[in-house]
Amino acid sequence: MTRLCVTDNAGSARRGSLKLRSASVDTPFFMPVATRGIVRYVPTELIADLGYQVLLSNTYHLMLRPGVEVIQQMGGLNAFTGFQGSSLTDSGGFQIMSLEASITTEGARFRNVYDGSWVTLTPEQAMVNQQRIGADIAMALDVCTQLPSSRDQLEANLRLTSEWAERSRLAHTDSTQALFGIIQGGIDLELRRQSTEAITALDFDGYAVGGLAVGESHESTLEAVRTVVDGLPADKPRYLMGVGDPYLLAHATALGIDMFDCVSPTRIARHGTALTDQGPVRVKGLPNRGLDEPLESGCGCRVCQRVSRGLLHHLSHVDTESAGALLSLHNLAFQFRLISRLRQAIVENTVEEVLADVDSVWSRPAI
Ligand code: PRF
Ligand code: ZN
Repeated sequence: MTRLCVTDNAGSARRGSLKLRSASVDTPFFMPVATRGIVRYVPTELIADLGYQVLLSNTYHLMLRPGVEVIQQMGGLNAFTGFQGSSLTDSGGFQIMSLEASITTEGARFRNVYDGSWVTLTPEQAMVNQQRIGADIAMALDVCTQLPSSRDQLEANLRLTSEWAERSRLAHTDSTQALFGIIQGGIDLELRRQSTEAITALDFDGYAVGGLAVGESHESTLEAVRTVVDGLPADKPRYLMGVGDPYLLAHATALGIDMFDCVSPTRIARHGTALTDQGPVRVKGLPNRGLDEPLESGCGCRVCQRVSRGLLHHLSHVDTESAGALLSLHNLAFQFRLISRLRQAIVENTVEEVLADVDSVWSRPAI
């Protein structure tokens, strides 16, 4: 069903297309995050207009509200969100970390963020739920570990991640839905190698690198990615989870990653920061000169076409939600432009040039 077709290579980087249940999508790609079914502040039709082909949502949040039955009754996730494209659901493994769930061999026990009641999520339930939600790509249930953590903690979580990957694989019965395994191990390269071996032995439709961008340095992130990619099959898609920082996106693409997602372009937008070719710009602090200009003159997005820096600056003081909505759209346009530029660079064998440009602006994190 799922099939990756690589059309161009440049060093370790690859350009191609990934065939999913009902569409083929261009790789490498970035997925905007619609945790609860919508990208915050951005009408879904605009996501497709920007050129995005895959949208990410979250199983943990959707199973609590509106519930998997509701989504299933509505004809599945794509009908529910109205997104004209493909979809991926994350399993809830990240929430095990972020919501400090208690973990047993059986599964994870969380607090329901809406009413405080206890909910459990086992690998089997994560599969049933994701099949009923009906995204085109589902993710195995993993345990993401906050960094820094002790080696004992990383090893214990890695053992569970391997067991849960196997249980996820067995419980996943919908052959039209792709299932990806998730590799963990923090920034310990030996654990990364072990996890890569254990997860690839289960023969998933694709492989995700989880457990990164959780507090470690950029160099450590990229070293872990390099170690994992070394052990992955060339003919399956590779997904670096939760990474959208321009520096990491560009360098991980150069290492051979095909897919990314991150809330950061829209999250920092809601906090008043624009991503631009000159680096991050705090809209509140825009200088008085040039207020009649667009945010970025080279950006073709709707915001840069129609809205002045002066209006953005004004809104950032008097109507932060409206400023956040406009900046979210621009930041997603920026992110699409960056990944498109990388795709083109792979075809033209000029990835090093893009990396040099990105390094000159984005060596430090955007926030
Ligand atoms: N696991 C899952 N989702 C994730 C991550 C992970 O490790 C990350 C790590 N940055 C982001 N999203 N299931
Ligand atoms: Zn723009």
